[in-house]
Amino acid sequence: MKDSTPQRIHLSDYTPPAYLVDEVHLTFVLDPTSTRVKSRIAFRPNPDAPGTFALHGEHLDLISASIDGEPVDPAFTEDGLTLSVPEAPFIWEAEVEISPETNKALEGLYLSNGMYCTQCEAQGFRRITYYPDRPDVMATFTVRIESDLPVLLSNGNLTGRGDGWSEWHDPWPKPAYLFALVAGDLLDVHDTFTTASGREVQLAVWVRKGDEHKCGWALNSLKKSMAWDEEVYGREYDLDIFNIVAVDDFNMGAMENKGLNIFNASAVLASPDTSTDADFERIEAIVAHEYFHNWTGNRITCRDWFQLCLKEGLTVFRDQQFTSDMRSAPVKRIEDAILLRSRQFREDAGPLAHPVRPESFVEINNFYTVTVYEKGAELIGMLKRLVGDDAYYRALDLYFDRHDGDAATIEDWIKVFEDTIDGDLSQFMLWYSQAGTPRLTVTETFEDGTHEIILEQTIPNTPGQTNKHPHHIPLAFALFDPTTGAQLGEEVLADLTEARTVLRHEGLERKPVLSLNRGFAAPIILDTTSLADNRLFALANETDSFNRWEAARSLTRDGLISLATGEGGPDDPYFDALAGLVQDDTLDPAYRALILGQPSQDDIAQAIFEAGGTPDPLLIYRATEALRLRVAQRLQDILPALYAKMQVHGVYSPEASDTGKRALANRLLGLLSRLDGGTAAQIQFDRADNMTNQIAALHALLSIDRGQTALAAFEAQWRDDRLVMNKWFSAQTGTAAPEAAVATARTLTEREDFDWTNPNRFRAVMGGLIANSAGFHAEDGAGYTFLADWLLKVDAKNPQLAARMSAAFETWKRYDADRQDLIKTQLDRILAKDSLSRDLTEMISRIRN
Ligand code: 0A1
Ligand code: ZN
Repeated sequence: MKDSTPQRIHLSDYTPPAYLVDEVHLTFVLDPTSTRVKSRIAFRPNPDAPGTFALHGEHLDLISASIDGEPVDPAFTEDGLTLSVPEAPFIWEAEVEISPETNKALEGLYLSNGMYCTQCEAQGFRRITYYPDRPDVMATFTVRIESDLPVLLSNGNLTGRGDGWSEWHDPWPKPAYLFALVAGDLLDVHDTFTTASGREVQLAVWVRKGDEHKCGWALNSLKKSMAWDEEVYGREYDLDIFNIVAVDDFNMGAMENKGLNIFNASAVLASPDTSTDADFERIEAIVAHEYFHNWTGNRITCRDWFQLCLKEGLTVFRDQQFTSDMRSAPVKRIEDAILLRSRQFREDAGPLAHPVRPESFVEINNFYTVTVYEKGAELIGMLKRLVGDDAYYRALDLYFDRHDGDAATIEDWIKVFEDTIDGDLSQFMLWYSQAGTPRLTVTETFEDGTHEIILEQTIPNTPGQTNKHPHHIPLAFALFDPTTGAQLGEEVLADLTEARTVLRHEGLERKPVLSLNRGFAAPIILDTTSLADNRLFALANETDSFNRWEAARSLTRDGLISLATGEGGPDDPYFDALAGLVQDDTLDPAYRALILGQPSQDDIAQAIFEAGGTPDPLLIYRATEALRLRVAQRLQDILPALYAKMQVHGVYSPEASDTGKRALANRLLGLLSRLDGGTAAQIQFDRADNMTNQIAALHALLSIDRGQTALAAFEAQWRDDRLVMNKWFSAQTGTAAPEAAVATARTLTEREDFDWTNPNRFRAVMGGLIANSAGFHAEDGAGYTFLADWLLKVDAKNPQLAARMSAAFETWKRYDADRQDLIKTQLDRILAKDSLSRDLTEMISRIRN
């Protein structure tokens, strides 16, 4: 609960641990409200960093404690305990009592639907027992679990099992945040994987009874990930067992605990009739992500939580590479860019902006952000571009060789690249310390056959940071002949290191057409206002698939802005080009679906704000509807046939090719329903034999307010499936008309099956409402009050969940004075609550500033 003076922790204050741990022995006697945890820990003073002995501990009842067998009486501190200890190795033993059943924060040991599970990252282990809960203290763990439940799991290898107990030993030293325990009435679906060096690994996905048929995809994704990491990074798995467990109540997607990954059920369970194509892709990526952490995160971990991007940026980059290899690389790049721009650029432009490696925090859980994860991954991508593929993989080999078993830093990471290329990357390091999205303004001149590209780089001020130094930006570009449309020469990689760079090309007959930041290789905002006329040319001639999509995206965005600000919207050539692209059978259907997509309403609001305007959410909503209708009308003649052509027949497959066809078909269905009043959508809904088509049809119907019958049918069919019902909840708040959105959300939260202690359910309703921009930002402020009420309620039980959802307010300064006042009132109301968590206090204070 709220600290009177919440302590701020600074990277610059880092000191090594005063005591190191060699071995940890834990015994759990499980009970819903009085679980006993006995610990036996071998400590020794750190010769390099003498200091006082202190252990972290929260929400623990200390029953007994001893040192070398002698009872001791420690002094309790704000975050644990301290006492004087021998200046030589000693054994600490303690017994504590904890209550998993009442733990709704979902940190530490908790009960979810009758199943015990743990979440220890970042600082949950201190809710299990007294311990130096920091990632640079690494030890081997031996765990005994006593319980009547049939399945008792922990990290590492199983060393013994009997009636009512099991014992585990993890031979790999690890920080406490990677500890895990699971106990429940579970079933497993299993398989084996033989590593390159011949080790046979037992793989299992553990679920509650009734979910066994939904495990195959995750298991298969795991095997693909294991093979991929051997092939691409030369990394093998290092234990005899790899377990994945599906948990209903989980704050995040999943967790990479050593040998025992714990997953949000939504990130592991898949079947064609209950999961969409997007779910399948997400599950494949998350399974891979957690598996890849075994090397980037577990074998090499982080020295402290400021280095979080060391494991997260790199692991996201690796899972992005994996998905590109499993599916379509161009489509994946576009999907990642969409996410980065709409979420990370927004974060970087607002009050929550922070560097990829933050310099201070109050609550580390507030820094599991798109900046640390997604921008962190972009930095790895840029590094790879800068040094080249060959040097990248050599640097990675060096990283694994040099730092295996270490708790490392970003400096260590950059150093392996410097040593590999024998160069200086100190300017590149600025990407880790400077927040804010760099903006690159492009102008050009052409005279006497000489073409000049003038690139000016600025980085905006962000909270606590002004006057930034230019970044080292790898900018891929190419030139095109304006008359033939052909690319002139190869793509070139320019190394931008100055605030202003001029790229000169001589001996040209005509002024060329520019293609910049190809592949979106640098996470920057390119101000190409002066090049706006190139976009139709790019749609026809671009050789870079990202930039071709980008041209369509940029035209669509400007069209929406134009409509939302009372102008006429796009003109014929735009619609003609779009029509041509959608029908172009040489293009992957998934890519065509992306071309037809619109930026979100929130993206448009941000764009209007950045251009100096004040976004009106309702006008933006109407613009998106109007443009959809106009696109539908322009494509009228081809829609039914193309929709029919994209139908997939036969057995459902979640692989890229069928997924792409369904993506395009469902995009077309959304347009069709604007013309036929929902006839095609209703037919698709009635006949759907997979969730992708069923939910797409439901969305199409709801979007034109013809969804009530389908909604009732959907509920009748799926009321017993929690994960599917989340889709039903979010579909309603997400598609409700602006004036009905808050009322819809309120009605849903009054239902008996709205269990808000389940993070997935809470996010389904609230996330849907927030994504429904015009509904959330309703002029009377009802959306703001509604969210604030819920944040206060949720915060009392699950601070992490409330804190993450509160980021919906981060954009408040974009809006008109009335809306700003309404939001400020809610922010102040939240801050005034006297028992607010540290998590929510930090978030709302930062947003309010
Ligand atoms: N390390 C996990 C994500 C994760 C982070 C924090 C958690 O609880 C506060 C839970 C999971 C990952 O990157 O997948
Ligand atoms: Zn991760």
